[in-house]
Amino acid sequence: MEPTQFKPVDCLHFINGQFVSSLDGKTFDNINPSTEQVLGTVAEGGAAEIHLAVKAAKKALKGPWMKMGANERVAILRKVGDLILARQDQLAALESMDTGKPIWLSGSIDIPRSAYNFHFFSDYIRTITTETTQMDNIALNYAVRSPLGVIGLINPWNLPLLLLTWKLAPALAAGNTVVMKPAELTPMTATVLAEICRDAGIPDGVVNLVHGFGPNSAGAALVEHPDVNAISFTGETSTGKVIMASASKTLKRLSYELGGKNPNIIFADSNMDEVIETTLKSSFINQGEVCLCGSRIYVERSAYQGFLDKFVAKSRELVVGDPFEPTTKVGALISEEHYERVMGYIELAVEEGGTILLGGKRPEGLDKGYYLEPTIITGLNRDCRVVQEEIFGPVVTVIPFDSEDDLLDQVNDTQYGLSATVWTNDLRRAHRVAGQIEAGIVWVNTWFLRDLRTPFGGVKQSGIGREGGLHSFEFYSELKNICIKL
Ligand code: NAD
Ligand code: 6OD
Repeated sequence: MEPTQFKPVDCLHFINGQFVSSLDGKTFDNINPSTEQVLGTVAEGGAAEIHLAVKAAKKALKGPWMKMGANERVAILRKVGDLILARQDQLAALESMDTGKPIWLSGSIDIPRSAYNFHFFSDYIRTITTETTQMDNIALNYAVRSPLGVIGLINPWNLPLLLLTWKLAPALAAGNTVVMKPAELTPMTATVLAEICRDAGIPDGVVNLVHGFGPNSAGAALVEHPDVNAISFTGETSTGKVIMASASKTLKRLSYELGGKNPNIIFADSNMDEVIETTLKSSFINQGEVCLCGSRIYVERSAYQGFLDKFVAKSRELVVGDPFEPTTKVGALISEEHYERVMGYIELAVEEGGTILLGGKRPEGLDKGYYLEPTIITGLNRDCRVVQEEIFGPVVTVIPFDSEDDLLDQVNDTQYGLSATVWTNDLRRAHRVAGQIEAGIVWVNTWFLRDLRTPFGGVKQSGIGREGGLHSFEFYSELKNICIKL
């Protein structure tokens, strides 16, 4: 069931202030993962469209966006946020059609947060200062900040508008021009965002959008383009490696938010009701397709069985199904290919000696759409691929631990290092364990609680650099030091 008042949109590129088809007219179908039906068509861009978009963005670096005073830029960016809110219901519907995520989730988190990304970064412009350094009576140094230039924004499909605006808002606030390449599986809200940017008064050429695929296509062409100064990329670790190799040819600045296999650590002294309530979310919200999901659950042995009994019982109650039904808690996975990949990991778990305590299969009565029951696996150890590799679906492993040393040894034994959650009421232990986990973000007694000023990003193969507040501005701008001899 789709809300009839909002129709899917066909997706064109947005280049130099105009919606345009591909030069050769090529398109591909946009599939609704919850029905397997075609939502519409998407213009399929490649090197030619990327070239036009980059040319427009480069020209716009000399245009009104650069000359505009801060007050005017703040007002326009605020207006983008306002217009996202004004079209919140439509955007939420499009996001749920594209991704298969429940409409309450798009409506209550993805879209409001997308508006807030613009409101937050427009306010942030006024807080930016630079340093001055005096060298005795010999010289005065001061730093000036300028935009980097043309930025390529490459995004994944799991939180399409939230993550695109998380990059676009600071890139624009810092005065850059951009070319956005959204995920090929979720093109609709990016298309509406381009319209919103135009309606808010962002000058032609400042925001450009090219749809298309990654390898040997639009994504690769954006990374290779010599006039693109930086790439801000969120996606798989393996894609990040390919992009880095290609970006090295033009020595681009890179911001990387990559994959995760995040531990959710539960000590026996924690408040189990709170643990269960939040763990249901950190395991299965957005079908487990959130980079921060706590897919490796570690429970202190004395609390292990009690936790499992409650967790399995509560997970069984989660309604899987139509994203547009208000009672649905878990929607459809993003695509057939991804569904097969996740199912492959469930088969692998059995081969590796695991026990599927819950789920592992398509829910009865849902024959169309990429639906999978919340899946809980036990009996695996740290060396298993299912414990080591990112699955990106509603699938968690639960493993008992005996001591802090044993725990930390297991938790840090991974190539990833995005986030972690620690549940305990022991203050000293919370600090001690949080300090030793190899991750960019550690939550204590909560999950995915965000203040946009704080550094966001991963260590090891989960990312390079930080986003958020000043960290985003650091990435999207260049500092020049001016030294005056006194
Ligand atoms: P993906 O890497 O397959 O694709 C991401 C984007 O990169 C898409 O737009 C794609 O077209 C493009 N792309 C692919 N190959 C490319 C190439 N060779 N050159 C240029 N562009 C290319 O990732 P996905 O499957 O869309 O997203 C899921 C992944 O994203 C998961 O690993 C998840 O953990 C990660 N993710 C990380 C964060 C974070 O903040 N760390 C947030 C969300 C998602
Ligand atoms: O909250 C954020 O700013 C953010 N970048 C979340 C990423 C979630 C990953 O799927």
